[in-house]
Amino acid sequence: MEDCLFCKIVAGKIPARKVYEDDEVLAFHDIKPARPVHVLVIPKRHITSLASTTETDLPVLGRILAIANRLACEQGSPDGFRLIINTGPIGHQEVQHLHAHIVGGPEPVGPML
Ligand code: DGP
Repeated sequence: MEDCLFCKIVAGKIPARKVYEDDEVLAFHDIKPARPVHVLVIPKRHITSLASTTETDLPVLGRILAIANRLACEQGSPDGFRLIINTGPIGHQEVQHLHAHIVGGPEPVGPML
């Protein structure tokens, strides 16, 4: 998608502090971290939101979950974390490319982002 912010990050047109990358998934630090650990995990392929996924997206969704668990530990939140997928206008989704927020750190995180 030409005018999608996260597609531009995938394409290297906008810089990001990447922490993980494979054929299907990219993870990078959130530009406005809410907690000491705040990483976004996205599918490289443009998917607008969780609401637009179908069963064919299950492999990449599973990959996002598995990578999130690994990255939370690696990035400094080994004792637990929140995984948040804001979805649609009711869910305050600002960037229209599916992304999971890994939020954590040394202190317990609050109930909301
Ligand atoms: P959401 O409300 O779930 O759509 O959150 C979008 C997140 O994306 C928000 O926490 C800030 C982050 N973000 C927005 N623009 C950029 C950017 O250009 N680079 C990075 N690394 N993160 C961004």
